[in-house]
Amino acid sequence: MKRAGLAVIAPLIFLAAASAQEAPPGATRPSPNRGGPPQRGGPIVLNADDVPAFPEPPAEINVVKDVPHGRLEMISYDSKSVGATRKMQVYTPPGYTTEKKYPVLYLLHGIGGDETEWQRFAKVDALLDNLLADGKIVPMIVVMPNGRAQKNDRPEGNIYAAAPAFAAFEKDLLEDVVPTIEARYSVQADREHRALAGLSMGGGQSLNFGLSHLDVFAWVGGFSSAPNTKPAAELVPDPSQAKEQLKLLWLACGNKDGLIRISQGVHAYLKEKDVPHVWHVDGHAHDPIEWRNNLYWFSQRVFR
Ligand code: FER
Repeated sequence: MKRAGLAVIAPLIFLAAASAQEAPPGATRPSPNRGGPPQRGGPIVLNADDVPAFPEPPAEINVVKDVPHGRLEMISYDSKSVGATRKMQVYTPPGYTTEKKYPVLYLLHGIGGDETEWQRFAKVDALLDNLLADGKIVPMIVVMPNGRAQKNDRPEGNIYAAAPAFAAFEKDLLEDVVPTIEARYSVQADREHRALAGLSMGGGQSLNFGLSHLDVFAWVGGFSSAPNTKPAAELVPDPSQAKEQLKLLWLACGNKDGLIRISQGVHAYLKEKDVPHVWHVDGHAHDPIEWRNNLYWFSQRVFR
């Protein structure tokens, strides 16, 4: 199959797989401990508090409207940790000027995605332009890097085989992505002005990296987080420190997502340890509407 074709269908293969709880058709089975879509232990079991924290947003939230538009650019950077020139997509808000300094949201994609996935799934630029025009968000820069930290970072072949590269992205994010953004853009370079959030594999990365670097990120969100998410007690070994340092911890998952047990586990631990967090369980599955909606609500809560 040609490269472009696979890049387009790989996320779809996975999406169907995660919600149907079946192995992705045509994908090579991943190694046993990564067991493909992993929730084979039984059906989705919902608890009493697995309910929406927010209403369903209107359908037109990311339609391009007659409002001031920000700018999307694809930039390249030299990743020392990967040893390659890599790409990331950067949204700057309308009226962006070096006379001001902006907070930065780092948005991480899923296992079948790359630096273009968030924009394709959520029309991030239109969504944020509209929220800003309505006065619902703080002007912010949004960075969409490639979370597959390996030389060939295209979502090709068995997309599950790249799971280790998603773990390796921690170093690229902290040592190359963030410093590149802070050198090239006019940003508020401190923890209270850095947010880290992602979908699925990127949700797991955000929880893993964000919660272990509270000195770097004060706002952390996992949407439909995947099995790369560390066990909750490892994510938050010191609940009182997390409580003190986090400005926002956000966990969300659709109640039709075969991966919901991952998020439920983290939520149960945080609840037991009294760590304040948003717990948003809506009626979606492992799909782009879930991620678009979470970006809509999450972006309204960050940096304020
Ligand atoms: C897995 C099932 C799903 C897994 C990752 C995913 C690493 C990721 C899904 C996504 O990013 O959409 O077993 O193992």
